[in-house]
Amino acid sequence: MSEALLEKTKMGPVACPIDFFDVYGVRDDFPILRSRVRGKPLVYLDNAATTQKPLQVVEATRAYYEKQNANIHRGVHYLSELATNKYEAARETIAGFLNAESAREIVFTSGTTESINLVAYSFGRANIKAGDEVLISAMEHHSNIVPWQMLCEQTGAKLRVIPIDDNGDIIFEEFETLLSEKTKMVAIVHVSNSLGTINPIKKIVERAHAFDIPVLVDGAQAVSHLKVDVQELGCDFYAISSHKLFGPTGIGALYGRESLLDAMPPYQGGGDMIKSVSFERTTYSELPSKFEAGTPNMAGAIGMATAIDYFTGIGYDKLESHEDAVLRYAHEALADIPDLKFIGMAKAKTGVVSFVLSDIHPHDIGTILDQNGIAVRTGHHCTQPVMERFKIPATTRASFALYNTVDEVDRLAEGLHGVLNLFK
Ligand code: 7TS
Repeated sequence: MSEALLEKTKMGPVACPIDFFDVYGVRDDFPILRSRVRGKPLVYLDNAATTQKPLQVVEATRAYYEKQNANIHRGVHYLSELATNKYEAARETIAGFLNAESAREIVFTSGTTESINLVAYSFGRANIKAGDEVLISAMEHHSNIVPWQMLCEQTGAKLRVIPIDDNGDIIFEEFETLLSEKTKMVAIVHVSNSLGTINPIKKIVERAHAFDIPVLVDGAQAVSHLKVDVQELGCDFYAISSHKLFGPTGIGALYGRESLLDAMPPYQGGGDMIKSVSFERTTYSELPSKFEAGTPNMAGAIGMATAIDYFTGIGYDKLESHEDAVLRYAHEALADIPDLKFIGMAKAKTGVVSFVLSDIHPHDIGTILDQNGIAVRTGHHCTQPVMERFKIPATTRASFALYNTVDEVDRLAEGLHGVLNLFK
């Protein structure tokens, strides 16, 4: 770590051994980060919405369309076999990434939203009935609220909500109180997109499993910051999106415990998910193609696997120390800004700094920062109940990825001082 960075982060080299992490070398892999926006060098701090893509991913996608494209499965010709092998190898990569027991437990979807809808639709309609309860938390993204609400409306089940405290941590005792024989699913976010809270998933799973309740984890924001091991967490379902993980949009995955996926009915009907079809009767394929009706996003799957190889190739120890240093530095730098209040100060936090600044509307803050080339997100971040909990309409959110630097945090802090001066 450089002396300047050490000084800035106020951390010793032992606590934060990031001197082996070449953030500028990593940035070179992301051409978009060299852009100028409104005449200023881009500072991209909207990574929770979507991450930028390294050249390796762009090139793998291009190579697929240039040299490998054909529809997969059942084709006897060379290209179909090649594309099939690449698609299935991508599944193996994702299984390894999440440490699933087998690639049969990985279903390709269009992303976290579809993964959750798949479980709510297939598992939910087969196993949840009137009088049952689905337990979520007060910090869920809309995509882990609405599918369960729809299920509850259709079945007569009840949605129950684990409250959160003023720091943005779930109130664990309340969670324990809410668990009962009626609970048929716990669906909870691993890392909150609007607060940055890291939830204690392993502990949550242990408590839920004591009642034989399956646990679905929304991992959209977790996998680019934390090493995730579904066997270690013990969860039953884990949902991810490629585009939040330096991969292409329109592709993601659902991990599901094999015994559960096996027992679940298909979610959509069509080609590729069947064993045989007649007008009298259709039988379905084995896992995981039972859940993958129609021609899938082959290029996306290959791009996603390339992104995962790229990202894991850097090493989690380096990544986590670097990101932790940048996040801590951001908290320190922004704490010096008068009238700035953080929203979300959980004990364990990653990726996100959300705040309100005086009585200035976040949209105004975002617009002024944009004039300085700084991309942040403002609004409710698809977590309206979080805004309600903190009695605010919106926050300004800076969200970080492996390529962000403390210099960029300085630019953000400078920009915010500029906003304050304008409104004084
Ligand atoms: N869950 C969480 C925790 C998220 O942050 C998001 C997207 C989703 C689910 C949905 O992911 P998708 O890939 O299926 O769309 N979050 C955000 C965000 O914070 N700003 O834009 C999208």
